[in-house]
Amino acid sequence: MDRKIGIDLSRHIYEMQREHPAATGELTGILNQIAFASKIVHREVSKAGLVEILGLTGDKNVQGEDVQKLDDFANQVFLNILGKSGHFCVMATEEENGPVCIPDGYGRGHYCIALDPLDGSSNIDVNVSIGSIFAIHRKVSEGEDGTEKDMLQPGRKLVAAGYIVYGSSTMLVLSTGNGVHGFTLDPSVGEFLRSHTDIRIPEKGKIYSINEGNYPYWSTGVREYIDFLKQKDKESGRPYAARYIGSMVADIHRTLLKGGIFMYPADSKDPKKPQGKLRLLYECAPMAFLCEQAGGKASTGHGPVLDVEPTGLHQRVPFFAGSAHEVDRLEEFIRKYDRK
Ligand code: P6P
Repeated sequence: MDRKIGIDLSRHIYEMQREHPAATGELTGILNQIAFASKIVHREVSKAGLVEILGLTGDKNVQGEDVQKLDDFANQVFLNILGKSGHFCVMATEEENGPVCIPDGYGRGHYCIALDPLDGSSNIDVNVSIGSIFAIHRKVSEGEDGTEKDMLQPGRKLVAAGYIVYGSSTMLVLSTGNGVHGFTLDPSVGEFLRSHTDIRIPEKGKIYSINEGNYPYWSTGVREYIDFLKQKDKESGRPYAARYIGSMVADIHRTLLKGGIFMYPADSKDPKKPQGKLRLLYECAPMAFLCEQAGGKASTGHGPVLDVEPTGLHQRVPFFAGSAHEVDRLEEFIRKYDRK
């Protein structure tokens, strides 16, 4: 009968808790609230072309990037629902300069959350998959209200992380530290039903994913690695296939399922972003957590992303993630060609 009905998010987490009694019921509440918020975003994203919600707000966010109307909508939805859930003591999102306090009159919980409410928003108007990314830590500061200290924890301490990809179907992919599992939204019942149990990244993959337009700005090691992947060598399956969607959630989703390597290196293109474009707290750390939980790796080029001690809410890091064999080889090229 399970196959007929399907296993929803709550049932899945309950099953996880039976195997890991240390997990509190609070995580169930948190993930259900994230799922609820994502259903609201899904509703707007899926009809974006039909209502006046496409395009720009005319504002710029803390990154200096144009804010899309859907960016702003998703940011408000997640902050409103999660801020009033009673589970969090403080929040941070790509769209907000500093930590976001819990509204007066609402309970403070034992967790904090970093969010990219709508990643890949530059693709919204061309109907390419976009996503929401979340990273959940336990509160570590004293007192009832959370602080920036709660947000600035290394990814190695994450309690849970995941993303929602709004694509041909809407999927929630998450880990609570016991493997990676995928849930597909069934709009007919309005529930996320488990569709991918224990996702494992293939040890090797013949796909590389990077914005090659930045080639002139990369380090020698990264250029040598990309050149290597493009050489003809039948035995090792080279040249690899190039796939780049330009939406991190979509590129990581493919990498989790098909293997290979996704990269956003440091580059010399923009002096304001010497460490590349992707943000540590709400893009790289949660995606690194998922990749490691799925048997893959995620590196800054010099070591695990999960071991980076954050110094700022919007700090950027170079990011290389996917099949363990590919990430190891990338690091070898950087050790060989790039002087520290
Ligand atoms: P580029 C989307 O704007 C984003 O933050 C990620 O989702 C994506 O991986 C990256 O930027 C794409 O950046 O410079 O290749 O367009």
